[in-house]
Order: sequence, then structure tokens, then C-alpha cells
Amino acid sequence: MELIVVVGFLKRRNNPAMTIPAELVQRLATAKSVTVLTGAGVSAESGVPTFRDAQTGLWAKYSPEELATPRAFRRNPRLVWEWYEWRRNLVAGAKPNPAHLALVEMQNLFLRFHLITQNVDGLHQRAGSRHVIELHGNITRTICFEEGTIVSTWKDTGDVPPKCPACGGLLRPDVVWFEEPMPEEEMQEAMTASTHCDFFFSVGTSTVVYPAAALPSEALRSGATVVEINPQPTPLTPQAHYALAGAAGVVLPELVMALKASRLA
Ligand code: BV8
Repeated sequence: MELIVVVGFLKRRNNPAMTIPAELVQRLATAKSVTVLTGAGVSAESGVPTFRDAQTGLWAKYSPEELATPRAFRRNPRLVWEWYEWRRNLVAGAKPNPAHLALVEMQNLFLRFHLITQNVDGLHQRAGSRHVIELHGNITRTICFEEGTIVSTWKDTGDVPPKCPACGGLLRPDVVWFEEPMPEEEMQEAMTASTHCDFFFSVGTSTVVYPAAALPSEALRSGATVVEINPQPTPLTPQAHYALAGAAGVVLPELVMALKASRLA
């Protein structure tokens, strides 16, 4: 099947009557099992900066990869804690956007639907997505750096980071840092969902961070039709069956509308 690239979503964003390839809609209309992998690009239209976006303010001089490691936390726990505090405030002030809402609709349009995210912002769940497979954790949860246990309340002694009420160890965000192993259960579920689906959507991810970035290739290898939604090309673009070069908040609602219309037709 040749690669179909559709461009122009960005330019004509304010013209909602965009067309999604009819062949894609026809084929999706009969799909039983759909798996979606999302990245930071899905939250971009909610005002949450992507990892590729330059960090601003205090954080401008750090690359995310520098701060999101156990080594960085050991070296300067206050700096890393305050970075996550800044991101937590950003996320708290953000709202799910039309891309998140379209994915909530999609979970009811197929017999089997899996949503895998690299995002730690919890916006899929806030939009109403059920059973989100969080590959890289969630910054609204906190764990003990020593014991790895979830800690939901602690005494505010003024320490930054605060201390674990059980062992006195440092508290940290419940996210997977670079050079840290992935959560086994979530990774297994993500791999199964990626290799047992008719359609695999890769939405708003630069497809460079592993092992998440290997999931689209696993889906391709298992015979799924792979659709990429991203305004910019990624290493996946040449391999995808459909590359929809546009913003998720424009393309996904269009896709859902076209799908519903085709099922009514
Ligand atoms: C591990 C949580 C074993 C923390 C994150 C194989 C090859 C090379 C390297 C490795 C490899 N295997 C392992 C590695 C090392 C490393 C890695 O992949 N490094 C990269 C940098 C090369 N992986 C790991 O360390 C993983 N662990 O392998 O454990 C191990 C153990 C010991 C030693 C070694 C290995 C752990 C990875 C998880 C790290 N944690 N997040 C936090 O968030 O603070 S990763 C984090 O960055 C995100 O979760 C996400 O995964 C990634 C950012 O990627 P994206 O989400 O795609 O975002 P990005 O900004 O890059 O791109 C946004 C895209 O959206 C762009 O393409 C843009 O065009 C598009 N876009 C913009 N606007 C829109 C849009 N799209 C649609 N609509 C729009 N409106």
C-alpha cells in the first residue's frame, strides 16, 4: 500500500471543511480494533509546551533530557522538584483541547480501542478517556525516591523537595526518567495493543524516545495500517500508510466527523 501524505491542514485551519482521505475513512469505518499512541504534540493546543519547544524562563538554559534523569535529581533535587512544580502549575491551568475530546469519542466507535500516552499531564483522563496506558507516568502523582511508593500527603516542613513521611527520603514525581526502566505492566499492555490492532495512530509525537518510539514499527510489522498525525515530518513519516500533516486538534475532530458520516451513509 503506497504512502498517502495529506498536507494543508495547518494553512486552512480555520476552514473546518477539511477532507480526510476517503479511502482512509472507508477502511477505518470497518475496523474492529484501533490503538492510538500520543505525545506532547496532543497537548500543545492546550498551551502545554512540547519537549521540542524551547523551555522558557528559569528553565531556558536546561534541556528536558538534562533535568528528567535520576542523576540530575541526585545532583540538585531542589532544581528538579521546582521544574516539575512549574510544569504541574502549567498543567493545572490547562484544559483538554479538541484532540483530547476527539479521542474520547473514538473510544466508543470501535469494538476494541487502546490509548497509549507518553504524556505525564493527565489531560486525556481529564477529557474523559477511560483506561489510558501511561507509559511515562504522571506528574500529578508523587512517590518516595527511596521506596518508590505513592505518597499523597506529607507535612509541609518547608523542605524542597518535601520528605517522605514514612522513611524521610526525598519525594519525586511519579514519572519515568531517562535511563530508568519502563513500567513493566504498562509496557506489556502497550506492546500487545500495538501488535493486535487493525489501525495504529501515532499522534503528536516526534518518535525519538524509546522504547515508546518502537511501538509504531511493531504495529507495522504486525500488519496494522499506520496513520501519523503531525504537522512536522518524523522518522515514522516515510513508513506510515497515511501521514496527515496537520494539528491534532484540527485533524482528529475531522476524522471522527468523517467516520460518523460514513457510518450513517
Ligand atoms: C529506558 C517522563 C532502559 C518524564 C519521558 C534506543 C535508542 C536510543 C536511545 C535509547 C534507546 N533505548 C533507550 C534509550 C535511552 C532513552 C531515549 O530514548 N533517549 C532518546 C532521547 C534518544 N530512553 C530511556 O531512557 C527510557 N528508559 O530505555 O530504560 C534503560 C535503563 C538504563 C539505561 C538505559 C536504558 C525512558 C524514556 C522515558 C523518559 N521520560 N517523560 C517527564 O516528562 O518529565 S520522555 C518525554 O520525552 C515524553 O514523555 C516523551 O516520551 C518524550 C518527548 O517526545 P514527544 O512526546 O514526541 O514530544 P516532542 O516534544 O519530542 O515532539 C512533539 C511532536 O509533536 C513534534 O513532532 C511536533 O511536530 C508535534 N506537534 C507539535 N504541535 C502539534 C504536534 N502534533 C500534532 N498536533 C499539534 N498541534
